[in-house]
Amino acid sequence: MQIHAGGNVGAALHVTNPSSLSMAGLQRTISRGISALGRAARPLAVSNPGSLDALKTLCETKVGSSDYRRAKTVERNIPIYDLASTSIEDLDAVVGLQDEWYHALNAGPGVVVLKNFLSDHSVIKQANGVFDNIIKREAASTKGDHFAAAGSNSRVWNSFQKHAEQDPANFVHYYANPWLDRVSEAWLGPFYQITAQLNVVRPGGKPQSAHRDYHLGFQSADACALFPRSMQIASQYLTLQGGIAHSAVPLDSGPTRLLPFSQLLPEGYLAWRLPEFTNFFNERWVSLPMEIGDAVFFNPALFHAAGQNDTKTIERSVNLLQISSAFGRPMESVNNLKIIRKSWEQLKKLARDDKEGHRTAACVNAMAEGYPFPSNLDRRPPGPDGMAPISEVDVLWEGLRDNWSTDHISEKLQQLIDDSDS
Ligand SMILES: O=C(O)CCC(=O)C(=O)O
Ligand SMILES: [Fe+2]
Repeated sequence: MQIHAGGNVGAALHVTNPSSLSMAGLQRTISRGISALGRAARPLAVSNPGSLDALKTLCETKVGSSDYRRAKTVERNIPIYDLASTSIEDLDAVVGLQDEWYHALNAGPGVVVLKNFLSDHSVIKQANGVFDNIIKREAASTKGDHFAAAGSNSRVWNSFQKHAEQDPANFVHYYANPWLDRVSEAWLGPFYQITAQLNVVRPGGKPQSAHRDYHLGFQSADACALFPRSMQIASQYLTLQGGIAHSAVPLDSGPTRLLPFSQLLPEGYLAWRLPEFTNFFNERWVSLPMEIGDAVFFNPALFHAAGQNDTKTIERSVNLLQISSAFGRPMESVNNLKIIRKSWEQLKKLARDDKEGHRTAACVNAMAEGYPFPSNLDRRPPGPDGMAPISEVDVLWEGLRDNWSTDHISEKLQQLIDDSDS
């Protein structure tokens, strides 16, 4: 297997252990970084004729059986670990696992399967009862889903909070899982926020289309193209994507379809939307069966999709975990609503005088949130194309166009804040 830039660096950088990253190695890493980012053009082209070939070459990479020596086995290019064989108390072994997972997610195939991730099946069984109740309660309202047609599956948005509210004892048992802490730490470091969504694909349920996940996976192609190359790369480091099997997930029930090594395509957040990439994904995806309590974790930039359920009886149930880095938040909390309420009349005056609109745009972007996440996906569902709901910035532009009063803009923003709340 080819080791890519950064790939031979361990999950943790040991400040007190210079041998873990020699000066020469550090210089090489820095100069690789400069040539990868510094001299290249800031934007990434939406359609680059060489991209599909680059993806094909990446996907030729083979994971050797000895590349991940703590893995029980490697199947279809995916290292499979059996957590039942390691004690969480065995620090050396746990750190060894974390280093291998980091490498696999970062520079390797982009995915690992962790068997016996949640070994107490009674906890999962109880959680399934909780989720069934939530699904029944929510069945009356038609829900949106991203990357799949509504109706082919049951989606519980924010299954994390709903789980705690419905059955706190089971929630505590479910999330008191040190392996979840360790795998999150391997990718994101010690601070993170868990979110979760249950995805049940019913018998006959169709597959999702190939995609990459949050953050840039939730932007339209045009919006995505506005983010510079560095952010196209950074997006994958801001979340860890996982799925815990809540039912048996044999191959014909539609386990997650995965394209190992596809996370390494720098322009992949733009490319997955193009038909030739979808076709390539459809020819080359792999999936692995899972048993109850097994988990799959993958780099959110990996091309993937929920599978098709060809069984007659299995309700394929996977609790999707999306674990977010603590980074990407400002240092101080700012109350935009207070700022906008105070300065709305001034902004309207500026907008009237500012014929070109550049100064107004700059001020709008300074005082309002342009990013509509975190959100409440029950009240503000994404469409099947995975697109984002409206943001505060959108509301401000509407208010300027229609000359809203201070009270009116405040009400509209308060509504958006309330609808986004969980
Ligand atoms: O349910 C699955 O197997 C994966 C679902 C997924 O990728 C998604 O909803 O973004
Ligand atoms: Fe996904």
